Amino acid sequence: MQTAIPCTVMRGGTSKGLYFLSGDLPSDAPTRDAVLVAAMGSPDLRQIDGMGGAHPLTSKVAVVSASSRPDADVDYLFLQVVVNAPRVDAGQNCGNILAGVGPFAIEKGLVATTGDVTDVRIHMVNTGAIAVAAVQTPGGVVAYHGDARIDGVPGTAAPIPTDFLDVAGSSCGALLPTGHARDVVNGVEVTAIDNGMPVVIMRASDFGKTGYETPEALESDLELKARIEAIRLAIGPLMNLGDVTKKTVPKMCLVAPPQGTGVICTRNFIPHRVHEAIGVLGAVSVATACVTPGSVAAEVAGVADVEAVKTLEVEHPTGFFTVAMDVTLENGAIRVRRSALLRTARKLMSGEVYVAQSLWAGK
Ligand code: NQM
Repeated sequence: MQTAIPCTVMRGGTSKGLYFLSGDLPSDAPTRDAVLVAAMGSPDLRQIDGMGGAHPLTSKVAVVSASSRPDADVDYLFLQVVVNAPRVDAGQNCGNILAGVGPFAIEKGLVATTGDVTDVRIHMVNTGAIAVAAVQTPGGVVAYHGDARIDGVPGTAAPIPTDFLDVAGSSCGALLPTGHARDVVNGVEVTAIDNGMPVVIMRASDFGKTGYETPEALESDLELKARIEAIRLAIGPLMNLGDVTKKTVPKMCLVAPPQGTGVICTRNFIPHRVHEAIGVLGAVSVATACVTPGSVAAEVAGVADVEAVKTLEVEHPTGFFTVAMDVTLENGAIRVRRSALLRTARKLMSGEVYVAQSLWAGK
């Protein structure tokens, strides 16, 4: 016997995941996680017995409900279902899956439309920060088709410009959680930063790499992966993340001078696979590092007047990511007033996902 659970499959930015109303899932976290592991088909590298796409970017879940906070419309809990282990990680946020939350919330009746564009204020439960997503709603209906193009997704779709209000230090407690713009770990200069996503930035050249390698080439270099993982495990506790052995943060980002019109080129370990593009909040954190005096990224990017910056293009393996920034320098330290970017999302399927009744008998 199987339990049927209402579920929507959406592409959110350059990721794909299962979107649930919180009330449709078990209320206790261990049962919920067991259900999600089964729904995705983990642990299995192919996730053949579930909905997962056999990659961290397609093994993601959004749990959405009316907001518990007066300053938000909805609560969004992001859950990463690990592909090759029976584990669900709530320790990170996801700005790509976030892109589908506004449309989902409107379609599920959690948010009323307010005209051609409806602003959805989203409380990102994992970090406690707020994002505001502007969803196209002509005639009171979510529009998915449009002219917006984002690198890493074929074709075009309706734009969902998204503003992040207060994401600095939202996971680590401070924008520069180690207290420095630059640290040395295992002999490598790094910048640890959290402007919405904990990221450790390192020069690709310090690992004998150009920084322009394909994700596959980097993933198959086991010596490189071991060096990067050793740095990650060492710096995790210094970033106030505790023991990160089983966590999906911090992300580890190799940087190099831009190849095109961007300010910096990136290859992002998330943390064991290499991203085909770069995560949303990951890109926001890298862009912020580019305007942070003394950071490894600032040295590579060479931005002359950081307070004059309006947008920064972060290059990645499949194009670039434009981040809008508004920062000021206060006694030489950076203060982020606003970060924003453009995403798109598309509803792909709406129906029920099935798990064994022995896991959960349903509501
Ligand atoms: O950084 C992948 C993604 C992400 C996360 C990851 C993300 C973000 O592309 O906000 O979007 O870094 O695990 O979905």
